[in-house]
Amino acid sequence: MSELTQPLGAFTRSVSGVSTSGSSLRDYWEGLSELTMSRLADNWEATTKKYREGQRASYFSAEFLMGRALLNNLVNLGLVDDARKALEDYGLNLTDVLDEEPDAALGNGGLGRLAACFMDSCATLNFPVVGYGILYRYGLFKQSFVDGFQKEEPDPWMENGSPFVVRRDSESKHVKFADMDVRAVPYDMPITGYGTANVNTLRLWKAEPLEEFDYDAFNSQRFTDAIVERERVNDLCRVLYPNDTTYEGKVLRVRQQYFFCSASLQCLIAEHKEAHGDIRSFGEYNSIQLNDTHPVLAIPELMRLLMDEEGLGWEDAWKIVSQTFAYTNHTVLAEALETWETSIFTKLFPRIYDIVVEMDRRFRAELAEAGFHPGKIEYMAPLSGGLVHMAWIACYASFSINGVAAIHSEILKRDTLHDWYDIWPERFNNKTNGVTPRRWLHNCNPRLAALLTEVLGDDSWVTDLDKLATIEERGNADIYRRLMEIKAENKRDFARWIKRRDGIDIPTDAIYDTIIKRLHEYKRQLMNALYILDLYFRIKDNPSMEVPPRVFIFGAKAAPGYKRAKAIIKFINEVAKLVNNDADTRGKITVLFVENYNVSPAEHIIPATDISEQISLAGKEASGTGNMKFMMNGALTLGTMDGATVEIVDAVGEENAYIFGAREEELPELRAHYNPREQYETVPGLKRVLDALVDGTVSDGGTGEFHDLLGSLLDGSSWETPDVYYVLGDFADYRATRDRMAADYANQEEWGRKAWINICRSGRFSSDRTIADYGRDIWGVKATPIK
Ligand code: RUG
Repeated sequence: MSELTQPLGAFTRSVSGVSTSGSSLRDYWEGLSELTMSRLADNWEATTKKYREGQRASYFSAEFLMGRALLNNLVNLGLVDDARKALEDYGLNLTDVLDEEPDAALGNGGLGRLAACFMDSCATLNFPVVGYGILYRYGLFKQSFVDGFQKEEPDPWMENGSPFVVRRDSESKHVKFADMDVRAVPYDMPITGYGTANVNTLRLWKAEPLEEFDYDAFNSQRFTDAIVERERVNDLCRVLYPNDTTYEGKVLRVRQQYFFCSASLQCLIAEHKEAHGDIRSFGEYNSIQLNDTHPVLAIPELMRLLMDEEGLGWEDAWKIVSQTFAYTNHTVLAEALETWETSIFTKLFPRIYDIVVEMDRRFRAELAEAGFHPGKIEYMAPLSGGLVHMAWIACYASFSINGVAAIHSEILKRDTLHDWYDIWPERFNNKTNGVTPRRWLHNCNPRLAALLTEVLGDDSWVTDLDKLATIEERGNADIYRRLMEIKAENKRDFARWIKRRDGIDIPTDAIYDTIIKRLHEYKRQLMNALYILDLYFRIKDNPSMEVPPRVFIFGAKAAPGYKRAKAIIKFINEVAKLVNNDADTRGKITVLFVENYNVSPAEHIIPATDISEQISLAGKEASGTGNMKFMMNGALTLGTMDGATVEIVDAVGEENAYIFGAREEELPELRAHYNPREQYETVPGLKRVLDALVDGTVSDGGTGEFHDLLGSLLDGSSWETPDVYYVLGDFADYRATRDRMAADYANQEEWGRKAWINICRSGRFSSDRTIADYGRDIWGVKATPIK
């Protein structure tokens, strides 16, 4: 009997209210989770206390894409085997129980998942860092496909509470808007680290009415008014990314941003005063990392708190503010540079608006004094054209401004934030992203983890991924064979998983070629689907054509309001229908679009993948982090020189990756002479697949969406140049490189050797490295172990 058997039974009975024999799998999940929480509670309290004493950092982010917590915590606490045995004592299997946990999908994609990896690394490195965000009631929507179209439904991830979030009423704060006052209640999530007793915190704020009801309204029979008011407050945290195509949607989004920034800052100030007495030293002890522009309202809000609540003057407050904030930019696309109508500010928080006006006045004066051209000042000012420019506020107030991969940071300096770089070059730095090797290798790929531990002689790579570089030379034919066997086993696992989850059969003796990321035109999932359709036609032309069996895996959500992205989803599903049901291609090529892609599906897909598709137009993907997860798991990259893929290629050498397409520096020249219609006429295969969009080969259900897709590629429109993302320009090279890659797979030993090199050289893409860089270069924090 496991030493956890008795306590597991007790916790399970307590959550289910019945005997263990009558408890459901879900009750066991909850029981095991509660038991896990009880094991970390003391260390969590001790860590929280200890961190408040010294220098610390806070990570402000509107998104934390945490995924599941139980396995991660069991691993970190060294409880996996005990838990497995304890469940066996009740006739249950750990995997089934773990599967009961809903994903905490409080984020969209890379940006939110990065925040989650950072939390993991901060805890593992014993860094005094707390994450602050929003406790959304519904995570990113649940995606299903209805006749190939994306359908969205709410994703209530903790409707009945969650064992991994603890409400702390006593630390509630009061956040005031001009039109409503709300109580901000913190819900804390413990973040365990690997190989450490420290337990860090992710603090998520929930908005509640100051009073549950307006009793006057209620008592005077105005029930509806009372309830409406309560619902308005509840709306605040209801969804991640309210649709902000409408004015009301924008107001809600800005309200969310201010809400969590204000509550978090109030909390930091109170803790600082308790530990150090004097508010003036706040900036010496605190760094706040702004994850994109979403939390930039923290800048004027800290000014307000320091001046209005703490009685400081503007200069003193500004000094603290500019010691405190650091800004990370995550994209060069327009979405990075959030702007809001000034009317939203005056409506929600006139005092914050006043502060932004004063910031704007001072900024303009500073630049005028330094002799800047009025046109440039107007462009860079926090307030211009009736808009508040969040990125400009961030650049003005932050002591550090970073991009998330080397090429991206260079583009920021050269283009997007060029004017800022001109004035304050010393603020700019690069912090190439990373991913946690615990979740993304050790936990999701136990077979590979065991091989690495065996070859290295210990498991120290789990917290020091650079160690893998030392075993590269031990690679030999036997290791490469074992690597390929592990991949094959992982494919079988994945096939079983997708069968159980969605009832879909896929071949296992095939190349698994995967693209998983948000659906966006610049990421070019469309180019991938066009290739598959072209391959389909080639096989139809010549059914005896020798092709290695391939499974093309897609996983992506499209933003609900992004019509063209949704059209691309429909197109991929149509291609899947065609290819999977044709006798000439069945078994040779299979297309699988994994519904409702999320963190947990990624944990199944990545270990099974051979080919990692990183095919964005060069210069558009800030970093990418999926590329790193694939590399760590021995997939070879098929990619453009974009984002962190550039650094992956730098690490492994071009000969151990498959690189194609226009380089970022070549594009202006290429674009100058670019004619997509010429590509359409001359590039082998292209005319046929593009015609297929509209000739009845595939159907958009009469929506006209495929005509729009074709038009966007060939002709553009009055507001858009044709083929903005150069899909047709890169197609020929993509096709040739992808064909070559599939052919190379036949040499299993050589493929295994390349995979081994990719794994062994993935050390620099551990988020431990990234966080060590942030800690040293930006936050000035040190490891603070409690034991
Ligand atoms: O698109 C970027 C990815 O390239 C990057 O890897 C990730 C983390 O830095 O952030 C993504 N991102 C950018 N997600 N949302 C935005 C919008 O600013």
